[in-house]
Amino acid sequence: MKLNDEERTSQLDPLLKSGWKKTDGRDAIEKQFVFADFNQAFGFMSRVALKAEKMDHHPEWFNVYNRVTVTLSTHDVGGLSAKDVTLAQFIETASAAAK
Ligand code: H2B
Repeated sequence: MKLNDEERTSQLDPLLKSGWKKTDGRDAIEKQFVFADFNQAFGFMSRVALKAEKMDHHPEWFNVYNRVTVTLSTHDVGGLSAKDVTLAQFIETASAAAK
């Protein structure tokens, strides 16, 4: 199910305050992470990948050397769901641990 207005206020707004942005033209959120080097970036991606596989919920992402851009949306519902919030919260923790 897509997030309703109330959930967007209570769950999405905190993420938007910590650097996530609404993606232009679609119901998705994105954030760019910058690490010290490729090793740290890929370590972060590995931890997120294991979580994503466990959740059966996968990020769209793009990596160049020490930068990783992550976009989250739920394809099955055509927009943002609670799974995106859960994965974004995990990603926040994982990115802080990697730095
Ligand atoms: N990831 C994301 N981001 N959105 C989905 O709707 C989704 C997914 N669906 N990972 C899952 C896999 C689905 O395709 C499988 C069949 O469970």
